[in-house]
Amino acid sequence: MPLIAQTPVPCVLMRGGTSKGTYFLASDLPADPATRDRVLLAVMGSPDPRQIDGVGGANPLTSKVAIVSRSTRPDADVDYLFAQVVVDGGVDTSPTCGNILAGVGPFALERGLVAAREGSTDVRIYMVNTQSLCVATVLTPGGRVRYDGDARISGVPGSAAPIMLSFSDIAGSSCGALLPTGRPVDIIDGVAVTCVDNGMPVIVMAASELGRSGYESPEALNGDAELKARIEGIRLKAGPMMNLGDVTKKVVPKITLVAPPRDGGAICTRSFIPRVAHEAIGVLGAVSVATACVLPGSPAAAIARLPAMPARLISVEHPTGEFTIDLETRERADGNVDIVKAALLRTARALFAGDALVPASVWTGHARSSAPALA
Ligand code: NQM
Repeated sequence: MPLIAQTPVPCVLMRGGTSKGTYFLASDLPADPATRDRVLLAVMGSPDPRQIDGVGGANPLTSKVAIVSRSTRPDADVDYLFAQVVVDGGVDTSPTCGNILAGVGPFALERGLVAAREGSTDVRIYMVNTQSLCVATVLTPGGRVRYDGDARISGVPGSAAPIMLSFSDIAGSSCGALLPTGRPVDIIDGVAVTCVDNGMPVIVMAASELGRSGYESPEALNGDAELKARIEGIRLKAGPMMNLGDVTKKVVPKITLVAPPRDGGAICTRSFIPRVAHEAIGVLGAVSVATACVLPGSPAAAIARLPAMPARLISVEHPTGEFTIDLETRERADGNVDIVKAALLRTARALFAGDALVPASVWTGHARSSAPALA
């Protein structure tokens, strides 16, 4: 029998955007990925679908992990590795997550990885999963992270301090190209789709092509077995076409059904991540969908109601509101579009700081880091 029954691992539970997850310093977790993944599964309570023996919320949006360390890159302050703990089993580090990303700046500041400036602090984050950069601007009056404020995001009650996320090099982050198949439209299983990767690999298609309105509730979509089987069939075929290989066990590409906007936005969306309907839409998923809207010839462009070019603010409607993306584009002489920059607003809040307790049968741990406690 081990002397201690459980291994304490310093951990902060945070809401990042419309998701929630556990945030760790990389130095507090096992270095070996297989042991690390076993630890993460134990922390979240997977593979039990209710995650009853862990802190996960039995939904993909609340079964997420950020692993953060000081960066050795000259262009970044911290490295952020995202891990999706699949509720009923497995850990996938192929995608990043833009919602959990929103908490990385505050976490890095609180843990002393980055020195806070007076007023606000730009935290340069290297997203390890997709090898791309984001600058997160966090309010730090008096050198302390500020969580309260007036910024509102759809899908989160109340208001909080704004965190601006700005991306400049995310096209083709996982697939190697903005349009990994080389075309703005492909026909898969008889359905016209856009396979796009502007920070997140997404297959975008008109809901009407699948005989759906695109205004269904997430509950209705989750109960629609025929639709789910059809889009999973499309996804499995699209995976290799998008340079992602066999995606049977991966959580990318995501799928977004689009329909004409109903609430003054540019496009209406219903997303699958990829086997469960999203209550809202992922951050980088929304950037990819907004990008599909400005690609001539794509099914999304045929439906979208865009502001005049250069289309800057693109409002993506989703089941619990809307998500505005500031998309900077440049029109080429041949009519195609280059993506220059994407920026967006999120909020985040540290909810709980302490130790995650991991059964010693999973990991017996190593020396505790000297991370400062959260105030
Ligand atoms: O697309 C859900 C979320 C996400 C990911 C998912 C995300 C993103 O809402 O960047 O934020 O697509 O699994 O957290």
